[in-house]
Amino acid sequence: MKYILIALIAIIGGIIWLNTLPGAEAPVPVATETPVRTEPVTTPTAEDSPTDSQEIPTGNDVGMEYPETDMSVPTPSATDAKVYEISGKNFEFDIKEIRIKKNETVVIKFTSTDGFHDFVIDEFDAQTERIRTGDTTSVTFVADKAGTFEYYCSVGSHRVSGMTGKIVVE
Ligand SMILES: [Cu+2]
Repeated sequence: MKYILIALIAIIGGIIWLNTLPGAEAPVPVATETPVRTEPVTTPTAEDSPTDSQEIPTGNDVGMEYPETDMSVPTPSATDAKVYEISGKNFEFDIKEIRIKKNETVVIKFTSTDGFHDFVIDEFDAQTERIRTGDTTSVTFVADKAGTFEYYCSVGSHRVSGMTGKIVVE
């Protein structure tokens, strides 16, 4: 009988001893409250988006017009045209004389290598825009008159200063 009592005491004592150990791990639950606050911060930005989406559908009508304008402008004259590349500086053109056939379509591709210039022929109503150093522009005309004509720069006194050349139409 004594052995049974000793065994029971040992078992009961062991159970009591085991119950005391996990008690140290218990005090954890403090951490659960903090992560809840992140959700309400993101909500107020949602009202900005609907105004932008209303402007997009109107763009469909404008897009229809592009193919028509691109097709009509450059193709007819470009095939027969003779292209001349001329550059200008203070105060002369690098090419002083151009010879072409009557009724020829001429493209003058004009570059300013130094200064503010243009390229003008009064008799053919040909005039480029005025461009600065390093820029290139062009003008297209039909040489429908035979003869010798002057081309020049119309900026300031450049023409008088010698910024001229001649175009001979035969
Ligand atoms: Cu000039």
